[in-house]
Amino acid sequence: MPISTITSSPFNDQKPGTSGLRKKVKHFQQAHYLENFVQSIFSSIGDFKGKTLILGGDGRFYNQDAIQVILRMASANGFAKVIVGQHGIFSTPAASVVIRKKKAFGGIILSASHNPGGADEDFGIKYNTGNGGPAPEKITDAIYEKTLEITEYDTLDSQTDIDLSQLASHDLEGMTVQVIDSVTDYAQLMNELFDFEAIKTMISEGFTLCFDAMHAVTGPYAVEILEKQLGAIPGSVINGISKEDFGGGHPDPNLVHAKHLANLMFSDESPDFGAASDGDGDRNMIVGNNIFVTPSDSLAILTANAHLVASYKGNITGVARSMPTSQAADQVARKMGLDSYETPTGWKFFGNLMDADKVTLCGEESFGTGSNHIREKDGLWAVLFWLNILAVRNESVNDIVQKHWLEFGRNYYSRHDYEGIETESANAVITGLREKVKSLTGTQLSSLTVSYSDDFSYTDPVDNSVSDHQGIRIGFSNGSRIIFRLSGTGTSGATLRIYYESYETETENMNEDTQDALKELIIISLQLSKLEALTGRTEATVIT
Ligand code: VG1
Ligand code: CO
Repeated sequence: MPISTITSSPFNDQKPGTSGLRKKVKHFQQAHYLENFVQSIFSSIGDFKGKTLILGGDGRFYNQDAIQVILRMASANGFAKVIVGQHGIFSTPAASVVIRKKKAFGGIILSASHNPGGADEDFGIKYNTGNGGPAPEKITDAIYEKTLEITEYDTLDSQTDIDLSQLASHDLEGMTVQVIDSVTDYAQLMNELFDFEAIKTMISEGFTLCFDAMHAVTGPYAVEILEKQLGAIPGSVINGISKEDFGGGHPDPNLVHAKHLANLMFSDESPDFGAASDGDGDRNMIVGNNIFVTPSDSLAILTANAHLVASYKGNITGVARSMPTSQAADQVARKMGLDSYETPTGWKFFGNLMDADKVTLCGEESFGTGSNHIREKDGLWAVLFWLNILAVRNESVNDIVQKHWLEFGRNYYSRHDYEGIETESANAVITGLREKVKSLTGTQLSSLTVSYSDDFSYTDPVDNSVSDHQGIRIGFSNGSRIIFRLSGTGTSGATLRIYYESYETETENMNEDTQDALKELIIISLQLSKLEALTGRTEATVIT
């Protein structure tokens, strides 16, 4: 057999976080490091002999090298076939589409999402199961356990690389490697879900848009769908050339990192609609002329308008949001008689609910929105959903948002991130709060009364698995909330996230500045957490 079993030693990294293993590229380039993790995946996912694996990534630095390593290991471990995106590219949602469509055993996605790319930046890897979604905790825990004890892995003797530049099939020591177009299957599904004719007509009648691909993976997807299929004028997609280092930027679609788009949308030259997506194409930011739509509001608005999109009309079973996401979607669910769910952060928790048909739409405050069409969040899908609604309603983004607030109330919302804190100080903040919330319920903080406070624990309604310590929640009797949690996706130090939300139903108070509207909550959070004393920080690093 042309297979080598290589001796390696376990790695003692901390547990992978919210979305798989994310580390600096240099960390991945250590001898046997990537191989150890891949073997740990293969040893934890059950019997895949004779089955198909989907493989691709967001095109960041090290993507192609990692793919060649994984192909050799997949062959040595007994996969019958691996389907790879051309040039090694799949956006995260496109990988989910292909896993489902090809009925694959699972898929490996190479991405560190919105984190910067390049030789000195971040790389990441995660495993998705046959439903197209991130592996559940029992699999990710098993993978982690394997990494602690691994001593060898299987790969091929030969070091030959597969040519990923052409659409073709290859034999790799008995395993088929099929290189497919990265965009086709995804674009076809979008065409089935949305009324492309209606959107095309709206665009041909003068509707203008700007989509910022941030030099990341969505460039080719957006050019194909928005410009070629829907007729947006060439140049509507900006920063559409994918680069290994994302042009040196943070491919994170928010008002801070997509500032030029934000500036454009608030200027006299604003198109009717603006949007951006992240490194791996699963996040979205929606902006109208003079209005930024918070991701939490976007989920609520899509839910309230889903009946305008034929493939969703009458098919919404329920809606789920991650715990720190604002309660705007809950307001819609209540009025429309839909079930609503509050899950921990991270897309994997939505998968069970969707597989059991309990929810159709779901979203996170971190610019993630999606539906049961796949099992990942989906940036371009959200953009197309908005365009479909705009084509049917024939109103501006601003009008749609304002009318939504009048009907359901407005949830002011903001997230303050404190990045690169020393891990010990960040832990001290959370530990302190964990103690405090035990006795906060019923107390008065400033002018507000605490109606509940806890360290969020989630029991999955489908398989009854329990996930503890998912963030500190403080709810007030007027509907306001403060949430504290530590990021699980960073690669240096700790990031503390504080989420603020207040609920407003008075029409005359609906157009305040967000930070002003949340001021009282911000002050309460800083006092309660002793943030400055414990971390030395006086200001958030990023406010979205
Ligand atoms: C962040 C977001 C979370 C999201 C995760 C993955 O996690 O807050 O909502 O699910 O990134 O997004 P954290 O643990 O850093 O807060 V992405 O676009 O990686 O796939
Ligand atoms: Co992402």
